[in-house]
Amino acid sequence: MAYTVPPLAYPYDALEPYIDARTMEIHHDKHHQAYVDKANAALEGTSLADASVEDVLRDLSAVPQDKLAAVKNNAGGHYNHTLFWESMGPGKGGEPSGELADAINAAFGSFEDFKGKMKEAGVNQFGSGWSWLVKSGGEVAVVPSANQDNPISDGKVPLLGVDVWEHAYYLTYQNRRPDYIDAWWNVVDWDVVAARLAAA
Ligand code: MN3
Repeated sequence: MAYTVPPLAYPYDALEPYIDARTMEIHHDKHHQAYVDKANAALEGTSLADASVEDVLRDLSAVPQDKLAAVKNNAGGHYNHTLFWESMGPGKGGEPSGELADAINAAFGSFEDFKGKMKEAGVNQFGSGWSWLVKSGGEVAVVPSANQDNPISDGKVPLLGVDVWEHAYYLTYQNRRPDYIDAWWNVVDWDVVAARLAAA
């Protein structure tokens, strides 16, 4: 079944002042739609046309070689952005609790140290990409990815990701990627992240 862009669960302006409405509108309606359209075009007629996006990305070796780049970039873009929209909301932010807080403290020492690692990975990602909190083995870790790559293709379970492509922040923050990441924490929905960890 062809992929579709899921509707946002909140209005475009719901994440202001941290993420502006125009950025949300273009990012969701134009960028994400383009990934979906190109992924569907690449997968059409292949044995993976009815596979879930998770299954496609978990085993990219099953993708025909002449489609691999298009699928990796665009199915990846679809998966990454779906996770991104779901991980944010108005009136969120704060700190995780319970099992997620325990896992973060065990891996990084403290929530502040974790935020520093995630920011560092995002700021240092050269060009376009993402910074991720993942479950890998029995613990959580921070990893960067280039372009629309996702750690799911490396056997990890993505729990939270911040989009550090310029299209995610340029209208408000221009070249100030670190400021965008600092602001982004205010919209992270930790309940969603905790549910992902519980399901992992
Ligand atoms: Mn993006």
